[in-house]
Amino acid sequence: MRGRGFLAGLGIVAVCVAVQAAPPVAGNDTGGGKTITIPLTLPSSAKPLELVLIPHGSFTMGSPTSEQGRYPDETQYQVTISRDFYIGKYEVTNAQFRAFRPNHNSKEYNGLTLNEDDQPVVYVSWYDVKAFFEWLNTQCGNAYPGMRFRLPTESEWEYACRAGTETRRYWGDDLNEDQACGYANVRDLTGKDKWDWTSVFHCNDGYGATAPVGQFQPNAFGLYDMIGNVWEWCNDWYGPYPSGSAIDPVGPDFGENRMNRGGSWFYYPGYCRSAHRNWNYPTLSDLNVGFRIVLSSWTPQQ
Ligand SMILES: [Ca+2]
Ligand SMILES: [Ca+2]
Repeated sequence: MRGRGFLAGLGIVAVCVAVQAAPPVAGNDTGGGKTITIPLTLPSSAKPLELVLIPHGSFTMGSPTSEQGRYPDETQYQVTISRDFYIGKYEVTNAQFRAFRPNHNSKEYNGLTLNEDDQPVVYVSWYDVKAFFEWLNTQCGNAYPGMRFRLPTESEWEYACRAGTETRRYWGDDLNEDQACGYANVRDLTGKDKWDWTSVFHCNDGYGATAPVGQFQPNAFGLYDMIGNVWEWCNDWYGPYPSGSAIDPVGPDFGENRMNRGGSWFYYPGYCRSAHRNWNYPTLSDLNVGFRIVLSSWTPQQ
């Protein structure tokens, strides 16, 4: 039964079914690639909630003025991510979100379901996501002393997406926009054939709407679907980047819109770039916006 563990027969609901060793203290030099699985109770066939350890480091955030398709708000600056953190290997799936809200429905698009267990959850506002994290910290936080589950900051998201690359996408510049289909579920010829979409990637990824997570090649950190499939909510309010450099930037103190990153199966190729910035009212609940989990030793102000 979804959402109930082995203690259910005793009348106790256990969402996290096992205690496991705490991850290493963030900020030490553990290197990347270590994965942990959050012991969430899920349907047996559903993908587990796995996180990948991302090592701290520095990178250039934003895009060079020469980048094809860039927007002016992608001003480059130097960012240091000072502490290691864990981030979801995949976008959060419908099954994982339904451990929190059993009746959540990600609906459909033109007759194609968006609601299968391993498809990324959509129709979740930033506030829905915040409520999910409050629940997850209550249910599973004790297994990870000193750490909290939360959304990535925008800088953590781009650092994780780039995985050391400086190109438009983590698979390269892809200037002709015909290479994406091995790496991401994007707006592609599948949608052009079905619905006469214009402005598509010139390749066929096989999915007209969301794909089950993890169907394409990962980036160098072992993260899947950072670009494409669904946009991913970040914690930050939208605003201009600072100039110069910053350590663990968290975005403006106030704002109207929260960040979305990575483009989606529905949006134009130019939006599927590591540096592209999109934003929405935090109340937006939409067919192509989902999210990814971070587990970290610090929490930005919300
Ligand atoms: Ca597609
Ligand atoms: Ca994505």
